[in-house]
Amino acid sequence: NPFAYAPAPESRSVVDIAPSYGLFIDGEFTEAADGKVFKTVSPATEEVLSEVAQAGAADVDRAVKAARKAFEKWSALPGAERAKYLFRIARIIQERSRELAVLETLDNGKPIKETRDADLPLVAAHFFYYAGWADKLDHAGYGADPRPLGVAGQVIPWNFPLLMLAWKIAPALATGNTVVLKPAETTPLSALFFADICRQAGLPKGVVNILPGYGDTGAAIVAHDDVNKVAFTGSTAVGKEIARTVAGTEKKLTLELGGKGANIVFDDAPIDQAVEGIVSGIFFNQGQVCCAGSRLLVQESVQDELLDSLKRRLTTLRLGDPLDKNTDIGAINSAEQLARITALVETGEAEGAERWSAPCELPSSGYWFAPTLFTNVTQAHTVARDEIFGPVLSVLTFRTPEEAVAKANNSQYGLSAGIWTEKGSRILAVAERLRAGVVWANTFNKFDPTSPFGGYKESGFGREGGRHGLEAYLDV
Ligand code: TXE
Repeated sequence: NPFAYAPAPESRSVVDIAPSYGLFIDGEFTEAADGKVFKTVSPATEEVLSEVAQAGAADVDRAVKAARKAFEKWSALPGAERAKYLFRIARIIQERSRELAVLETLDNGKPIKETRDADLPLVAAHFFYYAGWADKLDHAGYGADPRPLGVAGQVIPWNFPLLMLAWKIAPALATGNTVVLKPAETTPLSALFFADICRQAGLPKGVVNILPGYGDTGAAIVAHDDVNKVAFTGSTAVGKEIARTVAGTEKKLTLELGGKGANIVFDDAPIDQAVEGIVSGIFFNQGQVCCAGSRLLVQESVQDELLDSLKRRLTTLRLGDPLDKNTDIGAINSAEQLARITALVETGEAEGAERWSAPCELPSSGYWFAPTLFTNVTQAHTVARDEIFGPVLSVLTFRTPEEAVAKANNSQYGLSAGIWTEKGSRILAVAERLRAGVVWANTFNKFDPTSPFGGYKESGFGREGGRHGLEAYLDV
C-alpha cells in the first residue's frame, strides 16, 4: 500500500504568524489608508492564517514617495556598502530558513521538502550572488559607470513567493535601485516576513516597500508616474496589459510569463533517469511552475516502455499534508487555480485525449488535484497548447529529431525545454534549434543564480539571474 507510511510533519510551531499584518512602507508596518484588509488561507486546510492590510492607490503613492526619497542615498552608497546589507540579508535568510520554509509551505501549499531543499537555499543564494556584484558593476559589461534606474515597481506571483521576491529584489538593490513590491494575494506572508528581515538587517528605510493587495494594487504600481522600472512575473494576459500601460512611458519593463515546456525523450535515453526528470519536470510544485515540462514528447518506439514506468512511478507519489517531510505532492494554491486546472482537464477529455490519474485519496478539505496524464494527444488539443499550471502532463510522440524540434517549437511560449538522450552531439544539435530560454539536458528544473532565466515569444522578455539579470536594473 503506497499510502502506508509514518507521517513526519514539520512543526508548525517554528513559525509565529501574527493574527494581522500591515503594509511595509518607509521601514514601518502600517495600516492601509482606507483600512482595507484581506485574509490569507492555507490551501491545504482552508484555515485562515492571517489578515493582511490591502494597499490602495494612496498607499502605492506613499510607498513610491518613500522609495524615491531613499533612492537618493541608496544609489549614492559605494557598492561595497550596499553589498554588506545584501550579505546580511542573505545570512539572516539562512538563519531563519526553517521558519521561512514552514511559513511558505503553510501559505502556498507546496511540500516542505521543496521549500526546505529548493526554495529557501535558492533565495539565500540569490542574495549572496547579487551581493557579490554590488561593488563590481563596472565589470558587468555595461560600461564603466552603469547607473541605477530609480524606483522599481515589482509584481510577483504565488508559485514561488519568496524566490520570485529574491529574483526581483536582489539585483534591484545590488545595482542601487529602490523597490516597491506587491506579493500575490494568495501568498503575502513570506514577503512580509522579508520586510522584517530588512529591518533586522538595518536596511535604510524606504529602500524596500512591500504592498500586499490584488491586481488593482499591482496596476497602480505599474501606472505610477514616479516608477522608473516595472518587473512582472505572472500570467501572459496580465503581462500584455502591463506592456500596454508601460508603452509610451519612459519606464523600462521585463516580463516573465507563461510556458508550455517540451520534455523530449529519445529512444536511447536512460528510461529510469528520464522518468525521474519527467516527474520532477511536471509534478514539482504541483506543476505550478512557469518552466514546467508540461508536454512530454517521446520517441514512438519507446513510448510504451516509458509510459509503463512513468505510471508505475506516479502511483508511488505521496499526496497530502504539505508539512509532512514525506509528501511529494502538496495542495493547489487556490480554489481559483484548482478551478482553472479542472476546467482544462475537462476540455482535454471532451476533445478526446485519454486521461489517466494516479490512484490517490484526496483530502476532504483544501485544494487538491491528483497527478494526471493525457495520452492520445495531438498538437491541436487544448491540453497541448494552453498552460495548465497544474499536475497534468500531455504526452505526444515523434519519430525523428526534426519532428521533435518542430513539435517542441509549435507553441506560443518559449520558456523551457528538456532533452533526454545518451548522445552529446544530439543534445547540442537539438538544443540549438529549440526556441526556449532554458534547455536542460538529461535533467530538469535545475536553477542557479549565476544562470540567466527568461523567455522567448509570449513567455516574455528580459532575463533574471546571472550577469544578464543586472541589465534590467541599469542604464548604461
Ligand atoms: O495570475 P496573475 P493568476 C499563469 C498560470 C496561471 C494563470 C493565472 O497559467 O494559471 O497565470 O494565474 C497581479 N496589473 N501564471 O491569475 O493574475 C496579481 O495580483 C498588475 C504563470 O494568479 O497574472 C499577482 O500578484 N498586476 C506565472 C500577479 O499579478 C496584476 C505565475 C500574478 O497574477 C494585475 C502565475 C494587473 N492588472 C500565473 N492583475 C509564471 N510566469 O510563473 C493581477 N496582477
